[in-house]
Amino acid sequence: MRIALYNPDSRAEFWIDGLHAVWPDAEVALWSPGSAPADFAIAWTPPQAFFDEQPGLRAVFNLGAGVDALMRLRIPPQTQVVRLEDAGMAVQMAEYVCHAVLRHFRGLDTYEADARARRWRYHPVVMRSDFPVGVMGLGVLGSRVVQALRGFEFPVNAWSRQPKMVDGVQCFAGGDQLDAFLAASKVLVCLLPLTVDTQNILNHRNLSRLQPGGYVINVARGAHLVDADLLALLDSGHLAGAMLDVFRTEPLPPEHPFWGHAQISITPHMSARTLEAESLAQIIAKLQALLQGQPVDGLVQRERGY
Ligand code: NDP
Ligand code: OXD
Repeated sequence: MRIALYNPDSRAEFWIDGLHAVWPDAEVALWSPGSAPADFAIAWTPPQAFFDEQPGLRAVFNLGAGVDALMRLRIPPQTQVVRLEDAGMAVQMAEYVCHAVLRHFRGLDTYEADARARRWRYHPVVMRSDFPVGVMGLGVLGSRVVQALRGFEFPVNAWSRQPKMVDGVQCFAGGDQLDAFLAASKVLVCLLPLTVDTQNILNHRNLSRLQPGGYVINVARGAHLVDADLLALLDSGHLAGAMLDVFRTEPLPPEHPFWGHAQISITPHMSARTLEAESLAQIIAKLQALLQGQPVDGLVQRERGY
């Protein structure tokens, strides 16, 4: 069995040693143009040549939860695409989103500014009932985030493609219920996969439907958000702020208007980092299942794009 690796950000020897510990006879090697074709691949954002040169690839394991970068490529028709599910990312995402929601809800940025000015004063208390949080995407990460927000007793709405029922959460589904979901929410958390149906979904039309004083948390992909529409709605006062972890161009270019904007907090795509040990263990388990002809979790449905 040959396994090709394409993961420029990670330590190759960690993956090679980890895979050899389970399959000592496997040939595991970093892919570069002209490498011998492999049976399986573990990759994050490979170039098109990676697939063009490996037409017999049986499966590719995406080193992340979102497969949008892979879905933009021509992948051989028989190649199964398998993504990471949770692998330590869900709790990180819950931490990040709860932090963003709580920071805004409790006015902590204002209190920090007061502290810098050595000013001791109180700001009005906001009621939880006036602070409904809407989570777009009720998958592996969205479900964990919803559960964590419920722990803080926020009213929580969720929106998915297929109808769902979650205790204590008002669930909406499909395009028909998008407006009702938005109208019921003040804070909007985007945890959708990036697909043809979801790109630009955080646009002027949809963000205008949030309750006045809305707040946007985008932790999914930069191309969900129409940057100019967010800026316009912040200027108009309809939105109070945003916390953004993902951007159309990453790294965010130095001249981008989001940098330094008083109402926008920025982090460098770190809300849920890929953890090597968890990811290796999950990929080994999934490859074992594949080799034994058993069902594999996290198989991407290529026709729907996630
Ligand atoms: P899942 O595939 O488990 O969940 C996706 C959810 O989105 C599902 O609930 C799905 O609905 C819903 N959805 C998909 N398309 C639509 C649509 N057209 N309309 C309404 N709902 C839709 O993904 P994960 O939770 O694992 O990950 C979500 C995304 O988070 C990833 O794709 C990635 O882009 C991003 N991410 C970001 C990270 C970061 O560090 N910033 C780290 C990891 C992931 P249904 O349940 O009905 O299928
Ligand atoms: C992912 C990511 O999709 O890190 O896993 O963005």
